[in-house]
Amino acid sequence: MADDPTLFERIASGDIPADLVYEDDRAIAFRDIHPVAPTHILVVPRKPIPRADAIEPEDEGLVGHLFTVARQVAADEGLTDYRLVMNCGEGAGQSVFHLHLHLLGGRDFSWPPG
Ligand code: IU
Repeated sequence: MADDPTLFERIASGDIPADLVYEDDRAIAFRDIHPVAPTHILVVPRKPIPRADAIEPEDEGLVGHLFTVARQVAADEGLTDYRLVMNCGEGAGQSVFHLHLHLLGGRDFSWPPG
């Protein structure tokens, strides 16, 4: 039996509404519902890879595409400086187990992250 669709698959299919800022045949991008920066957008592959350590060699092109999308969306948002974050596992802050890049911008960021 197929697994239930992930939250982000349901957003990608239009089953759950979201503030989409980009979509193509491989990825979508939408505004995070709990933004932690003035711009907080999630870049998500349509393929439901659960987490960074489940990325396979066959996914390399897709994962590279996420960065190309992030670059495009950042430019569209007028961002020159921004942070891209991918949490892997609960201990690192991951709460939705469908791969995604956080695009954060519009304020200064400290390092190291908390
Ligand atoms: P995380 O890296 O897995 O913790 O990121 C998941 C993000 O998904 C988090 O920032 C949530 O605010 C965001 N999110 C969302 O945008 N829409 C939702 O319906 C849910 C979570 I649930």
